[in-house]
Amino acid sequence: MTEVVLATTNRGKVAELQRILAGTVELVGIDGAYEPGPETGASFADNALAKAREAVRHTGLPAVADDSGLAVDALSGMPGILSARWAGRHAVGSPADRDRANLELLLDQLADVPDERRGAAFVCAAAYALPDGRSAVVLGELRGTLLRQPQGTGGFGYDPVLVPAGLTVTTAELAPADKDAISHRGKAFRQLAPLLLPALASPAVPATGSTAPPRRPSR
Ligand code: ITT
Repeated sequence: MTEVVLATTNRGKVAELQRILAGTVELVGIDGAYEPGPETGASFADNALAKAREAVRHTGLPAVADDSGLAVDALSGMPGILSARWAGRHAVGSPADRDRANLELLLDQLADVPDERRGAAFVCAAAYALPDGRSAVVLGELRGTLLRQPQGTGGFGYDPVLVPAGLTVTTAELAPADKDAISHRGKAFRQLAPLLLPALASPAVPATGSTAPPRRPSR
């Protein structure tokens, strides 16, 4: 199986992607190979592609990455691409501490929002990039409503407050495989895999104009 770098520092994502892509490629972590730069893109797709390309530059291997977050209707789609840093400098400590600070701030902001306007979606852009410059990015989404209090201990980030449409439990209360089956990340990476696998198996087609000119027959 081809080695593909999984360009993330988020352990929750590593666990999910190991499960979702199991058996298709051999995922290797970035494990200190480089320090990821700041996320400066204007969209989930921009950031996902930038993370995958950065991993290729540093490792020389094919890479996959995602950029994801929670888009809240009552906040016009925020925290969106700022989900991991929503509490800003107030979010210190371990990743779990930062997740909790982000979640508490969001619940405070939504305290007066009535139940019928607590819609939100987890969104994921999944990208691959190859050393020859080829890349692709796709989107996945999981819609639901937001609780007023965290519920459940599984998953990470905002999982304890999102109840997927049609369910009565949060994504933090779902078994890992059940979250994967409906999640934004599951949907995006199940779409990306059939694009990535043939790309890994086939050499790049040279762009028009970059092919060598036909040689004159030698005399
Ligand atoms: P990398 O950039 O290293 O991958 P990150 O945690 O900074 O790690 P993002 O920039 O994509 O990743 O931000 C994702 C944030 O969105 C994450 O920290 C959570 O707060 C939230 N999020 C994304 N997917 C989620 C999920 O499945 N469940 C709960 N929260 C999620």
